[in-house]
Amino acid sequence: MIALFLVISKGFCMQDQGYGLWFDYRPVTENTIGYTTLFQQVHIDPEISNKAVIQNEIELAAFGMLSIQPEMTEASSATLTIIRYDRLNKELLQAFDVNNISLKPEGFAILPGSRTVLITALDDAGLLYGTYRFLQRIQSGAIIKNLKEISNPKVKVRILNHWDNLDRTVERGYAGSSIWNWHKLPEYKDPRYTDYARANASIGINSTVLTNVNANALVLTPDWIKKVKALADIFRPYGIRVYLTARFSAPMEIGNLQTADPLDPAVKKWWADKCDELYKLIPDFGGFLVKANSEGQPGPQNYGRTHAEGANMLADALAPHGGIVMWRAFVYSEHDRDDRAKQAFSEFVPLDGTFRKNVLLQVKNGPIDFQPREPFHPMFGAMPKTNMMPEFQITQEYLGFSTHLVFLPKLFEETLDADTYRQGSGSTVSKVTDGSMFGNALTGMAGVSNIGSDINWTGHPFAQANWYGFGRLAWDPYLDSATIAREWLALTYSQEPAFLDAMTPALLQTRETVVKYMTPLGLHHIMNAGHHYGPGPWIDQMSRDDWNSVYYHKADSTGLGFDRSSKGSNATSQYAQEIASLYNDIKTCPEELLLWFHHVPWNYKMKNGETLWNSLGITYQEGVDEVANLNKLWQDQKKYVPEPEFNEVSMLLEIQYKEACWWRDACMTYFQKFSHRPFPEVMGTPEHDLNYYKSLEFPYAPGIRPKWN
Ligand code: GCV
Repeated sequence: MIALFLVISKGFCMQDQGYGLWFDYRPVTENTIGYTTLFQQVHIDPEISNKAVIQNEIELAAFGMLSIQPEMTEASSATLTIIRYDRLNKELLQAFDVNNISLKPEGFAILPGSRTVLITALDDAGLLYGTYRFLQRIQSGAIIKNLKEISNPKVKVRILNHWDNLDRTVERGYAGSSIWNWHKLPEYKDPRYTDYARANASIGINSTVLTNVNANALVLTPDWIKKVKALADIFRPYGIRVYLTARFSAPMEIGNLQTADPLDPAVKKWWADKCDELYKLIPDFGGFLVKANSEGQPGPQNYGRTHAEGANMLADALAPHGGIVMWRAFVYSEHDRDDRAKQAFSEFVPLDGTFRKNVLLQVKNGPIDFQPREPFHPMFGAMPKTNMMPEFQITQEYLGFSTHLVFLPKLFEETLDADTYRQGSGSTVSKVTDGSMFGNALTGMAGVSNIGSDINWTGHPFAQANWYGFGRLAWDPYLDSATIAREWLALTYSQEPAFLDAMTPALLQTRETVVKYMTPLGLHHIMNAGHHYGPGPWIDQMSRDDWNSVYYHKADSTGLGFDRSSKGSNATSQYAQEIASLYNDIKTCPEELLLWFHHVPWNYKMKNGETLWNSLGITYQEGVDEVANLNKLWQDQKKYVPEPEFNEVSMLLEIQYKEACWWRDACMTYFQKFSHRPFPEVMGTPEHDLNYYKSLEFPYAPGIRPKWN
């Protein structure tokens, strides 16, 4: 009977199915100096608000990693001391070298002594971050004397954006339903909320927007605010502030006003009163995220007002409470005939200097919409008098949902490292992000969450790495993706060098692989319509031009690609001169962005000596081959990974391979209609004809947009 129970419980072990994320505290081998010694006596500052949280984490970790129960002591000279900087006593000051450390809010110092460690910080949040970092270093096998680390966050608002609807569907969510069980809140507090907060705090995320940018005003009504408060109370000890999306027309929908005009005194008062109400219940409420006048959402332009007038009205209502507005720059209009890639820049750049100090303009990493590859958004660096934050998409709307293994920090890094040249060479997007380029005090980085109710949180076990990597880059946008990949692999699966040496480069390649088999050489937005699942380069019947694939690839008998050079839409002119001239000239434009910026003849000679047409097929094939190779490599990692997760990833890689072939075949078959050339030999002949690929329908593909208000 007992044996049977063990078998069954093993079968359902949530840890082995990825619930524990990167901090499930697997057993570690006692190293030479002795972790056990370190955990013998632990002193946690009794004056801090999050003592219980830190103690719980230490106890969980000590038990999980070393099977010991640490003794908690009042004496500050313990083997592990976690104490606020202003409360360091003489003995600690003498025992540890704290003089030359420079700490900032939320930052921490981990200082090893001989067989002891001190973790200190200016504030309670910093102590928690320092504790997590210390435990992570031990989990990945660090030697105690090498534990020294002083780290300050470079970005202030490190925030997840949940596109979660109040009915628990998740727009572009591929990991089950929303983890917010609104129906049972505020009374029922799912333990998952605490684990969610722990996970975020463990990587330095300090903010979360609970609701979809396609917003529902209902969340701002009194009963719903109580539900939000329940979550905020759970997250507070973990240093996480809660934000909501604000539907611009809320004063009309739930406030009985006749208008939502931001300059109308009654509207201003309504929002000011709403903020008073929110802060009464949630004193550390973060503020609002707003999608306005975009894809059918209401906004200030409905009343002839500018985006700045709309944002500032909300900013003024929040300012007395210390709240902020994140105003999204993702706008493009069905009435504007100009290239969609240009519209946000044209709309917002003239407004530079007119936004309040507590407004952050939230700009997607590229000018279209989270494609597998885009050039960086030209707005970065172009608004010196405005706070600006990048928005990345962690959920894989355009990168294979939660089926494909894609390590996104590589993509995030590409944008962050991009040089805007706005203040001369070296003016990277990271410098806009951390505020160092223009001296902004308010900085942020947003990631559209990939979290859902699936046991492993993110659908694909490796999609956890994208949540992890986003958090690490939001803390430090200068971190390199290789470091992040290795860290995550070591924390999540194994610190064995053979595993890490094999899997780190493999992870780093995955983003390029997906670009190759979906949108090579600068192609973009050629996925199927609506749900965005699978290839759909033939899409041409959507109600708006700029929702059609043909708008983006412009295939014709002469060639392929969108001419955004000065001879075309002139989108290149929105970049600084150095970048504009690079992209503008077909000869200097990087091949990875060629079809983004140029309409290229089918017989154009590429750098590899092949024609464009042949290169296209060769690149698609490379993508397919790289998935096959990844699967082969994965099969060698069995001994490092819990069996259920190993099997799950193996099965998902099979699907990824199948879908990579589908992308190659559907796209090449379609483009052949225009090129009239034979398929390059290396890719073989697609299994089906174009009508077959066009006939495929997926009415139940996940993550589809629900009906908006
Ligand atoms: C939340 C794309 C997505 C939409 C999303 C929108 C946005 O268009 O397909 O689902 O809406 O971006 O970022 O607002």
